[in-house]
Amino acid sequence: MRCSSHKLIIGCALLLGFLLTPGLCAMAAEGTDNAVNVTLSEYKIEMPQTLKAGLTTFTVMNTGSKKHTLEIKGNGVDEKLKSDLKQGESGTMQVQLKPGIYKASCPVGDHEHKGMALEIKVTP
Ligand SMILES: [Cu+2]
Repeated sequence: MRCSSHKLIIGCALLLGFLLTPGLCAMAAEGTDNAVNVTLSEYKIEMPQTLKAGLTTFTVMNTGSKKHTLEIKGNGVDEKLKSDLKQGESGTMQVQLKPGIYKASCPVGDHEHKGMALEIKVTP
């Protein structure tokens, strides 16, 4: 009796392991959707400077009083928000990021030279 219940516990543990493993693998796989929040203002871009590779959705918010936008360039990528953001507006864009170095900047006027440029590192 004692022996068979022991086997049952091991059986349950194995079953649980099988059920959990595919879920964990899916989470670790490349190509999963990443979400990054970006805040633009005079004259800075606030966002994480290290990102994970994969399809990434940037949600960009302009908390400043001037017009701003976000451009991601480098490593074969050249993406920009469809339209510039006025004060209080937000927008999204999707970029397929591969490991490497990118530049995030605001191409409005001379904002980049006023400080709206960041080097972004994408890790595998
Ligand atoms: Cu700007």
